[in-house]
Parts: sequence; structure tokens; C-alpha cells
Amino acid sequence: MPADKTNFHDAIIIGAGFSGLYQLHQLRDQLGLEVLVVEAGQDVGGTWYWNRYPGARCDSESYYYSYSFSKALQREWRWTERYAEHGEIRRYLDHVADRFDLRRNIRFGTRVRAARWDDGNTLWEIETEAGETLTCRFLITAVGCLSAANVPDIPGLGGFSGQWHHTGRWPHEGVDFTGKRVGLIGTGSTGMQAAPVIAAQAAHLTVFQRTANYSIPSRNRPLSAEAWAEIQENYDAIRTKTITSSNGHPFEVFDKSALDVSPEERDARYERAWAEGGLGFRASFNDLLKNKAANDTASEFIRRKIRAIVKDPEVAAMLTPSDHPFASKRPPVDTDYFETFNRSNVTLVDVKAAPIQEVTAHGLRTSAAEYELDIIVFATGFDALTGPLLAMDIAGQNGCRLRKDWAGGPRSYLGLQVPGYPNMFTITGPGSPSVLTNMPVAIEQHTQWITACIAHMLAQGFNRIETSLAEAEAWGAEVNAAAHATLLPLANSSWYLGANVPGKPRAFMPYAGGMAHYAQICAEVAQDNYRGFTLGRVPGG
Ligand code: N01
Repeated sequence: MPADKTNFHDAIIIGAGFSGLYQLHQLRDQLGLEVLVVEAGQDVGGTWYWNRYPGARCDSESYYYSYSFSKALQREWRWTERYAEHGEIRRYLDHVADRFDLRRNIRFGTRVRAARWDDGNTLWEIETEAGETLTCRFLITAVGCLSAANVPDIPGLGGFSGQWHHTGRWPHEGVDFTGKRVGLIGTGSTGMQAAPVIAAQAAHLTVFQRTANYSIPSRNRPLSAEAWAEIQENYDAIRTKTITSSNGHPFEVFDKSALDVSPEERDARYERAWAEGGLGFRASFNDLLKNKAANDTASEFIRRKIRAIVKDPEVAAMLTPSDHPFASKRPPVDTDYFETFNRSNVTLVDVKAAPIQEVTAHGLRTSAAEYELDIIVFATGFDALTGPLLAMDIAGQNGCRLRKDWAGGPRSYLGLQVPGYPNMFTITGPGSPSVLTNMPVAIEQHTQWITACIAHMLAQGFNRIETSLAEAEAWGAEVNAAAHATLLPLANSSWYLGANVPGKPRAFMPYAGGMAHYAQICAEVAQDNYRGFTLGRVPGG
């Protein structure tokens, strides 16, 4: 502990979303540490605090997009819909914060500007944007994977006379689209959720699409009393399935190749999965993400669906993806997305054929035409995984800087720790399964591992943990190999690769070797005396 104990904490956690809240609960209530959470927003929620755009809801199903660590919490919280809407998820996290009395250790409205490792004193110094300095033994980033909004640098935006908003920074008071001409840029998960809801309210919606995208209908519905009773009865089995699966979902993967069944059986399976809705479509066969020919059958099935739904054949052709295999980019699920293009107040514009050139005072101009707009909605995604970490100026040992160290792409051991940055843990950091899974599963595994690691250090009298460049490089090679054993790298414009942000180094960032397999590796590392980490006690700490 430093001589000046003011503002010293055993651990500082950055972020009060799913991961920060649970990490706080564990370190404070299991280990008895003195913990502070600093959060830029004015309340808990993380991604759900910021993403309040029309149509925002989770596309993992509510009853397993939730914490599993407390059976009492699981029993008392009643989800109302198959896919929870953003407000309901915030209410859930509010409830968690109150139930576990977490707010007293969270400082809201506090954004971290910089963090600096003090080697002599074995502690981190955190500087907030307000200029305050806090210190701690352990620094834990719980900043989310998709929290750094990506607003494209389009000339003229500053001179736009209407309103514009990025979906990930949506105004809390909402946006009234009534009678407005709205432009929506982006057709990823977010744009596909937002378009039908905006179209139902606006005078006119113009969707600016760069890349056509696959989507599966969500088939959202209220969770009936019977459905809820069945979930409650089977919760243990559901949770077991999520942690033993490759992506944190309790899906039963049909254990056959799409190529090992007759075309009739294949289509019947796809039809059933389409009717059931949701991300479980990927579990129709066991090789959809591994074998291109198998994947082609699923991709073609969805293309046929798009052509059947969209009445205008030219619009249908524009909406039909052809440049990447299904699910090689994160597959969206939607409610009436393709149907929206049958509305008379919706226009689709192909901005790959005719790129956006500028925002004018009254709208958008592409190389082919000008569109008058009152509101522009940017559903243009995020500087994923590395963006939220690099938004802070993090300085490690011997003056190393994360922004410099990661200039060629992230380097991390297990996505948990970066060489040169002792005592810093990155929850769902690059190199871990994170965004390839149902997030709460990845978050619970990481926070529990970090808690056990710190508990071990305390028990052994250690005050310092670090990894090495060699370990990070070896793990980086595993991450790369795992990605290349799948079809994921075939999507050239995917944010998994950093390809959506101009100038970002191309590197496949999440670990694609499967959640259960990854958790097993982490458990073995811990059992093997934290293999790949150096733990010790140094003076000064
Ligand atoms: O972002 P995206 P998102 N000009 O990056 C386009 C999670 N999520 O916010 O494909 C024109 O996927 C871009 O075009 P292209 C989920 O993991 C979860 O939709 O790069 N267009 C693309 O169409 C998801 O994957 C939920 O050619 C531009 C779109 O903008 C992740 O968040 C809900 C452009 C961006 O798509 C990100 O999804 C929603 C430009 N300059 C999201 N720049 C849940 O339910 C970008 N685009 C949990």
C-alpha cells in the first residue's frame, strides 16, 4: 500500500455492466477486498446503458442472457419476453445492483483517461477525466467489447442541419421520428433491429446498405407462464449446457454434416430452425462454420427466403448477401427486417455501388444521388474489442504504452493479461472467446477465474502477477489457428477482424476454439500453478 493511502483501493474495476458488477460482487463479498468501480455512465448497465436505439433487444434469449451465479436471483427475476428489450435488461441489472448492494462501491459519471503502472510501488495509478488520481493494487477492465462507437468520418457531418445519432450513444429521452425523413446507415445486427421500428414511425426511411447481410427471424414472443415454469424446472440443465457448449448457448447441435443428409432432410431442418427462429439456426448441422460446401447450403436457404419475402426482385437482389458465408460475420436476428422493404415508405440504397460522399446541410449525397433527410442514424458499429481499451492511455512497465504495443494488433495471454502490464486483467479481452459467445457465460468464466487467481495470490502472500511476451505470442498463434479452422476469416469486412475501422490492423481478435474448450485451458493453467504467469512478492507492494 502506498504511503499516501488516500484514494487507494485493493482493486479498481473500470465499467459497471454485466462484468464489472459481478466482478465487484466477487472481490468484495467473497474475498473481502476494498473495491471501487468507476463508470462513465450515470448508472449501471454498460452496453445496455448506452444502446437504447429503437428495436434494441438482446438476441441471446433472455433466460440465459443472465447471470447464473445466484439461484435466488434466477428464481426471483421473471423475464417477460423470449428476447429481452433493452429497458428490461437495464431493470434486471438495476435489480442486481440493489440486491447485492453494489452501488455503494460504484462511482458513476467517472471516465478513466489514463492508467499508469508504478513498478516501484507495485500499483496502478488511474487518472480520471476530471483530473483525479486513484491508486490500486489490481486494475480490472470491464469496459465491454462493443462500447467504442464507430462514427464514420464523412465530410460535412458538422454542417448537417438535422439531428444525427449513433445507435450506441442513443439519447435517453428517445428520438421522435414522426413525420421525419430518416436515413439509416448500416445493416448489421443493430441496423436490422432498428429499421422496422423506425419505418413504422417515420414519414420515410432510407436504408444505406454497404454489404447485404444474412438474418434469421427472431420469433420473439412473450414468455408464457407455462414456458417460464418449464425454464425454472430445467434451469440447472440449461446452465450446464451453456457452459459445456462452444458458444455459451444451450442449443443442441445436430451432430451431422449438412452434406451427410438428403437435400429434403436438409431443407426440412432449415425450415424448422427458421420457424423456431434465433441463433439456434447455426446448430442445424455440426459443420456450418467449418465446411464451406456445408455452409453454402445454409447460405443459399437464407437467400431463397429473402427472395421469397421481398416483393420487388431488384430490392431482393440488393438485399441478398453473396460476398461472405452465413455466420462468418456475427449473424443478426430480426423482427420483420426483410418485410420492411415491402413498405411504401422505405427505400434501399446500395452504397457499395455508389458510395456516400458527403453529408450536406439537408441530407446525404452519394456518388449517384442526393437524399434529403431530417435525421441520420448511424448503425455503423464499433471499434470492437481493442477500441474501449485503447480509448484510455494505458502505460505499463518501463514506460510501454498499450497504444504502441498493440499498433500491429492485440497481444494478450488468454485474453486475460497483456505482457508488460502487471496486475491488470482484461475481462473478455481480445484473445478470449468473448463476442463469439453468449456474453454472460464468457463474463462469468473470466471474472470467476480472476477472482480465484487473486484469492490464490492473497493466500500465498503474492502481490504481483505478470505474463510474458513469449506467452502472449504463443497464445496469439493459437487464436489465429483457431480462427483459421473455421470459415470466420472469410468475411473480409468483419469487425471480428478489425476490418470495419479504417486504419485498424487486421487481426482476428476473439478466440474461436470454443467457450468450453477455452474454459478448460484456463482451468488447467490455474491448476498448473498459473502456467504462463509469474507470481511473486516484491518489496514496496
Ligand atoms: O455493427 P456492425 P452493429 N458507410 O459492425 C456499415 C452486437 N449487437 O452495431 O458490412 C456505410 O455489425 C457496415 O457495412 P459493412 C453484435 O455482436 C448485439 O450492427 O462494413 N456503411 C455494417 O452494415 C453485433 O455484431 C445485439 O460493409 C457503413 C454496419 O454499418 C455487434 O454488436 C444487438 C460504414 C455495421 O455493422 C455490432 O453490430 C445489436 C460506412 N462508412 C448489436 N461503416 C444484441 O442483441 C460501417 N457501415 C446482443
